[in-house]
Amino acid sequence: MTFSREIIKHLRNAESICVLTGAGISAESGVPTFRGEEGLWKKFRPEELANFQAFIRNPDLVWEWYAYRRKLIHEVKPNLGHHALVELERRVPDFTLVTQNVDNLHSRAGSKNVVELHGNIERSYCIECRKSASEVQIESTHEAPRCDSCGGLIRPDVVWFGEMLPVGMFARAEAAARRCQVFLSIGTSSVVYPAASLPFSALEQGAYVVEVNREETDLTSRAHETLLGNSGEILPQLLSSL
Ligand code: BV8
Ligand code: ZN
Repeated sequence: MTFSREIIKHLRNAESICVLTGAGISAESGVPTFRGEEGLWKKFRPEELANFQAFIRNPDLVWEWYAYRRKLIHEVKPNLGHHALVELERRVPDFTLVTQNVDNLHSRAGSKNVVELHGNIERSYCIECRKSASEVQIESTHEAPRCDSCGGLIRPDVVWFGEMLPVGMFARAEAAARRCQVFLSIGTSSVVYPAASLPFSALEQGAYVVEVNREETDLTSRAHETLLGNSGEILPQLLSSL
């Protein structure tokens, strides 16, 4: 793939870069996305699973869905797209990687400054006393474990629809979007807020905004450039062009 002189110039000169990733960056690792053809939402509906009411109504069903996803994530590894972002972080003085993903693959790849907007599937906690669950408790697959201190239900440490993002996380992401010279939006359908507002914050302050996606999204008409294709192929090529 050849890249515009613009994108090469902006990336070479940037002192500060902010990256937003979504499920698409993990697709080539074998992790299903949410809204694609083979998406997780095809089999399950978000309102049935990724919200607190669904969990209270049927804790074992929701727990089992996360246990399935956790098991799947343990069987995959970061792909060349994740590794390209680790390399980019090494080259830029101020680099922030904001992810909507809960699959821990950026950290496993070696990214350092990762802002997990929607939590992390490897962590769980008690809904009553908020005590973190132990590895052993998280191992349970078919039913939501109970807290060994108070007997409360244990839930995955992820942000469900209608829930506030972890305190301070969005502020860190927003600050990075507001000070960066280049903003990369990678593998996200740009429909979930407030994450999807970040590239617009970057645009407002004059950042060069580049989208990497297999298809067009709501951001495409506003981004300076959209690179259509697989992030696992595009990102390594982009890094080697710098
Ligand atoms: C909030 C949990 C304040 C963990 C997720 C009514 C009531 C309450 C809230 C709302 C409401 N209406 C709207 C809202 C706000 C709501 C929202 O945005 N809803 C949307 C759907 C309209 N947001 C919230 O509720 C947020 N909280 O607003 O709090 C508040 C509080 C109370 C009341 C009001 C407001 C919380 C949002 C977080 C929800 N949690 N996940 C989990 O189970 O994973 S969302 C879920 O979607 C994931 O976290 C995921 O990260 C996120 C976004 O999806 P994407 O990552 O973009 O993935 P998707 O499959 O959609 O797209 C993949 C893309 O990759 C595609 O474009 C595809 O083309 C591309 N792709 C595929 N393969 C590749 C590729 N690209 C490149 N290369 C490839 N190989
Ligand atoms: Zn408890």
